[in-house]
Amino acid sequence: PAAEQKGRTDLLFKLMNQYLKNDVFSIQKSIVNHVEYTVARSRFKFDDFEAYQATSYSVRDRLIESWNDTQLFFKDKDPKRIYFLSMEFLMGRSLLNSIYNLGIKDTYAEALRQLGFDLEVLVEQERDAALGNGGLGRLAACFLDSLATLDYPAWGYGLRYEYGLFKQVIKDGFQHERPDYWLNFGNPWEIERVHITYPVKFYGKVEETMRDGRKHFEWIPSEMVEAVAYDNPIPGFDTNNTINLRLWAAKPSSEFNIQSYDTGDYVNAILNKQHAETISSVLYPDDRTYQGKELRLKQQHFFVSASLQDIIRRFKDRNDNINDLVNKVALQINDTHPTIGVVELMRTLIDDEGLDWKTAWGITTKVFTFTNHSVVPEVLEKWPVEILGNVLPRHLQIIYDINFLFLEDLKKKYGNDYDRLARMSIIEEGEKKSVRMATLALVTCQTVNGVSEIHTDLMKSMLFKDFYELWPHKFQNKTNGVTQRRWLAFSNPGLGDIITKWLETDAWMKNLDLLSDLRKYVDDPHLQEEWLRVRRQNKSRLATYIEMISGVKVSIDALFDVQVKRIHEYKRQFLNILSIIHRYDCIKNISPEERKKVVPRVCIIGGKAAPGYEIAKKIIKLVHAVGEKLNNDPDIGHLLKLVFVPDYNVSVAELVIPASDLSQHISTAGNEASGTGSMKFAMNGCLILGTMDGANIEIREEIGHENMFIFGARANEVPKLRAQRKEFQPPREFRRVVGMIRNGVFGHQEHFQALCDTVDGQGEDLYLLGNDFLSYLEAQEAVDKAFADRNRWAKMSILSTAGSGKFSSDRTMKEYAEQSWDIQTCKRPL
Ligand code: RUG
Repeated sequence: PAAEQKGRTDLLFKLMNQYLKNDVFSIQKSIVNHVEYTVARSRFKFDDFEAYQATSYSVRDRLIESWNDTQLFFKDKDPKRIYFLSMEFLMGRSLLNSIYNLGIKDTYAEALRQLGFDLEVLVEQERDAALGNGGLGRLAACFLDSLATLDYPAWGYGLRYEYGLFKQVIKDGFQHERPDYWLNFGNPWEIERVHITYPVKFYGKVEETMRDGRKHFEWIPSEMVEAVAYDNPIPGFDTNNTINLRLWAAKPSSEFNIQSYDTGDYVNAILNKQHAETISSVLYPDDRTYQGKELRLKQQHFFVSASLQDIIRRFKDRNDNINDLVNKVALQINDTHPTIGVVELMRTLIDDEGLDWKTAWGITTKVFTFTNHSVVPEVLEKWPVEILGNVLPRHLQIIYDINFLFLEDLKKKYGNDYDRLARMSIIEEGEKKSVRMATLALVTCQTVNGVSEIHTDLMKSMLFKDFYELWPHKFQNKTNGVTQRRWLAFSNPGLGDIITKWLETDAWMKNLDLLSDLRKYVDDPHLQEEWLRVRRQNKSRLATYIEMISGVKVSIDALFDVQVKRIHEYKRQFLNILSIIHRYDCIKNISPEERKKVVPRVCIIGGKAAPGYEIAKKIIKLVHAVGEKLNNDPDIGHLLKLVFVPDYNVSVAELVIPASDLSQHISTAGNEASGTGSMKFAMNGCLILGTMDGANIEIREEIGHENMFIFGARANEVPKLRAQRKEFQPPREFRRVVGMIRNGVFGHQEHFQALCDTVDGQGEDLYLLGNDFLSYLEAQEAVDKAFADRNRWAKMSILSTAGSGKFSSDRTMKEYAEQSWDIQTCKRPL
C-alpha cells in the first residue's frame, strides 16, 4: 500500500539523508571505521598496509555513492549507451587516481597526515591491476577515464583474470616469470555482484527442428560455466559521473549437469567442476601473436556472451522491441579478440529471440564497431575451424552462413575472380582451415578504424585493401590518445602546477589543447628555470629508485635516455643497445681531453618479453651484460651508464616518464600501429627520438620536426629495402659493434650468437637495424648537441608539452562518440 511505501521511503531518507561528507574529520572517521569494521584491526594499532586498505574502502564508499546515482540517472534517461568490449584493461593503481578525480586528494592527504600516515607511502601499498599486456590494454583504461570525464553513458566489459600479466624477475640478467597474485590481499576497488550471473555455454551439438514452418537450431551444450560480475567504479574528473567496468569471473554452474553428482563419485564430480574456473584464471602474456589455444577462445566467448546477456537484459528493462537495440546500444570491439560476440549476437537474436536472419543481420551489423590495432597480416588472429567448431558448434554454422552470403554478394560484384574471393573469404582454406577474425569483423561491423593516420592508410592500402575498395565508407581513423589526468597531472604534479600557473588555469586537465598557450612563454627564463627545476626533482626521485633496484648510482646532470615498452624485435631495443655499445667504444678510444666534451648519459631500458619469445629474452640479457661491463669500467665513469628497470608496469611508468629527458620510439617504419608511450613522454616535456612510424608522425606535425629527433627509413621505403636485404652490406660501425658482442666482449658469447644472427645473418635483419644504424647515430649526435645547450633543451622540452594537446584520449573518445557510436553525453546533476 502507498502509505506503507511512503513510510519506508521516509525512514530510508532519514537514515541516509545526505552524501558522505568530505571534510577532514569525516574522512578520518570513515577511515578509522574501516580499520575497525572492515579490516578488523584495532584503531589504535594498524600498519601502512591496513591504513591503505581502510583508506581505499573509505574512498570506495564515495565511489559507490556516485556510481549508484550515475547508474540510476542513466537508467532513468535511458540514452544510447556505448559498451566497450576488451580482453584487456591495464588499469594500474586506483587510490590516487580516484581521490584526484573525485577532487578530494588534498583532504585525504591531510586526514591521513593527522592520523600519522603519509598518503604517498600508502599509495605504494597498492598492487597494480595488470589485466593487460601493454599498449592495447592501457589504451582501454585511458578510454574509460575519458568516457567518464566526458559524461558519456559508457560501460567497459572484460575479464577478471586472477593472474594478471606475469611479474618479471631478473636473475643473473635473465628474465624469469612469476605469477602475479594480485588478488591475494583483496581488492578494495571491486564490488562482487553475487546475484548478477549468466550461464555461458560450450561444446555439445546443434539440433535442427522445424518451428512455425521455419528451421530452428538448438544448441545443446555439454559444458556450462557461470559468469559472475565484478564491478569496478571509474570516476570521471570534475564531474559527478562514475561509470562502470564490469569484469567477469568464471564459476562452476550450479544447475548444469546436476546428475553428475548422482553417479556415486561425488568428490570427482566437484573436482571436475572446479575446472570451470580456469577460464578466467590467467591473462595470455603475448601481445602480438596468438597460438590458437582453446582456452583463449573460451575466454573470448565467455566474456562476450556474459556481456551480451547483461546488455540485452538491461535493454529489455526499458524497451519492448528488440529492433530498438540499434538506437540504444553501441558495441565497440577492441581488436579482434571480442569478435566472436558478433556471432553470439546473431545466435541470440535468431535462436533465442526468434528473429529471422535478415532482421538479426540488420541489427547486428549496425551495433558493432571495430578497432584494428595491428599493421602486419601475420599478427591477425585466426581460429582453426576444428577448434572453433568443437567449442562453439552453433557459431561455426553461423560463420559459414555469413561467409556464404558474403561471397555470393562478392560474386555479383566481381564475378568469378577466385583469387579475390579467396583473399576476402572469412574462411582461410588450406591444409587446416581457419576463421579469419579480422575479416569476420570487417564484414559484420558498421565501421573499422585504425589507431593513427599512417596505420589507417596502411590498412586501406595494404592490410585490408580489398575491403577498402569494397566499402570505403566503413574505414575511419581514430588516432590514439592518453589521459592527461593520470599521465601528466597526477603523476607529475610539479610540472602540472607550473602549467597551471603559467596558463593561469587548470582547465587543460579537461581541454588539453590549451597547452599550446605555453608557446607564448617559451623564451621566458623564469618558466625555463621552473621547468628544469621540476624535471631535476623528478630525475632525482628516479635516480634514488635506480640505485635501490640496481645498486647503480647515476648523476642527475646526465641525460636520462629511456626506452620502456614491451620487448619486441620490431621495437628495436637491440638497435638501442648497439648504439650504446658504439658510444662506449667511442669513449674508450678517445683521449681524456676529448672525454671532457662527452655529454653524460644514463640509458634506461625496461620491458617484459613474452615468456616464449627467446630472442626478446636474449635482448634483456644483453642489456644486463652490456650494463655490467660499462657501469664498472673506470674509464667510463659517469659518462655512460646502462640500467634495466625490472618489472615495468603502469606504476613504474608513472615514476619513469616524468623523469626522462629523451625517450626512444624507434620501431622499423610501418610496424607500430600507433604507440601511446610517446604521447605520455611528450606531454611531460620529454623529447622524442623516433622513426617515422605510428603516432610519431602526427606528434612531429604537432610539436615540430625541429623539436624531435627523427631518423631512419620511411614506411614506403621499407618493402624495397627488405627485398634488397641479401645484397645489403651493413656499415663498418654496425659490423664492429655486432662483432664486439660476437667476440665475447660482454661475455656469454654463445648465448648471444642467435641474437646477432637476426641482424647480420644471410638475408636476415628483417627490421633493418643495419640500414638505419648510421642515421640513428647521427640523430643521437644531434641529441647530445641539443642537450649541451641548456636553454635550447628547456625550450624544446616546453614545446613538446605545448604540442601535445592533440594526444588526449578525450579527443579520441569524442571522435569515436561522434563518428562511430552516435552517442550523446548524459551528465548527472549533483
Ligand atoms: O602494437 C599496438 C600499438 O602500436 C598501439 O599503440 C596499441 C594501442 O592501439 O596497440 C598495440 N597492440 C596491438 N597491442 N596488441 C596488438 C595486437 O595486434
